[in-house]
Amino acid sequence: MARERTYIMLKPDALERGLIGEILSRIERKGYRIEQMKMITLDEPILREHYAHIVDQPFFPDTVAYMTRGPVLAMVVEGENAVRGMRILMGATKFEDAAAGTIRGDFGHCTTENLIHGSDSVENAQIEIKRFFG
Ligand code: DGI
Repeated sequence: MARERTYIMLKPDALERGLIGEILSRIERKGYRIEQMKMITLDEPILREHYAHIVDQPFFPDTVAYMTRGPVLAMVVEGENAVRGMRILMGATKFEDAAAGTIRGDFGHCTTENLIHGSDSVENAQIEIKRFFG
């Protein structure tokens, strides 16, 4: 077990749908601590950096339109094995594969608009925290 920090971001649909409280409460009830939090609006250059692994995918333009249409809630979440634990709390990328009881499984109805981002490794968590919090 190791205490870790991960980068979590509630995406525009989570804010538009009034799900901030619901999602933050799941994170806190699990025992994780929200260390830093801010509302920001993203632009295409930062998304090209953050989503470098999907820029060539056919769905990327939809991802940019979605992620820039309103603010996101960026945060640093801390806890025991928080990187993997938050990925489990979030659920699978594709909403139809996300298990009931997970955030995407309970609230997701679209793969492009899938409510929440969480770092997929400790190494990426450090890079993403630096990218969004400096
Ligand atoms: O780490 P994840 O967000 O779970 O997934 P990822 O890093 O593979 O992809 C980043 C985002 O790109 C994902 O949250 C939603 C979008 N995406 C990934 N695969 C697909 C997709 N969007 C669509 N429409 N179709 C896909 O197959």
